[in-house]
Amino acid sequence: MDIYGFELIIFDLDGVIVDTAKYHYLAWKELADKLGFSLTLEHNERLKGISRTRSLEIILEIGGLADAFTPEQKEEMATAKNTRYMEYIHNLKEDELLPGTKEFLTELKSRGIKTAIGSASKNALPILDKLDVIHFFDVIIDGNATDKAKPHPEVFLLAAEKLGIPPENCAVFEDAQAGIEAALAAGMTAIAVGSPENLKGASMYVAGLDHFQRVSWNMP
Ligand code: B16
Ligand code: MG
Repeated sequence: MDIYGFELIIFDLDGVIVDTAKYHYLAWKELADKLGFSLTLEHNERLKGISRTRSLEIILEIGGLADAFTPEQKEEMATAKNTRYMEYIHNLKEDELLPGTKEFLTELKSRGIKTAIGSASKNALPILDKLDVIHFFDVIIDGNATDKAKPHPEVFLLAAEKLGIPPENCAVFEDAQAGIEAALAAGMTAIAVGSPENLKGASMYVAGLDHFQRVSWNMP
């Protein structure tokens, strides 16, 4: 099937339409520095697409501090990280949209194809607002609307359900393994933004959304 044969295209946020991963990294790194260990860019790869709470658990494991804090202390740490992250994204500008995003969304809209955001982030709305792209999406499902984090399919199933579109007519663009697995568990077509070495199980691999300007492709 052609990409334009789907009824709904769902986009992950971080890593697909904007590179906010660098700001997540800076904010988590400051926390790790305070705790006395260093968080590397390689470590950061493990946090992509993962919820804030789970990210903190992974970071504490990396620092050998998995059992060192009470739930209240962890809550405080997650809140402090988010405050720093929000400071970083405060100045986010439209030109930080990843290449091809607006062109691809415009093409989808002109063809009457529905579009959605399916993100783990609880900050998705302010980010989309700063990027001035909210109006492109028929539905936005973020970390505030879901109980179960990716790889659970809830975030993508909710998007399809809200628009009354069967999962098999949906394609998902994702940059994280947890997101690819969530899309597959939802019974949707997973398109990886990244390489087969890092992301397993997708139907197709692209370097970015700029690969979809006026391009069509065949499903296996
Ligand atoms: P927040 P996505 C994810 O966004 C990020 O990739 C991940 O690193 C982050 O921990 C998660 O959102 C939660 O974000 O702290 O803003 O709620 O890729 O699902 O759009
Ligand atoms: Mg992502």
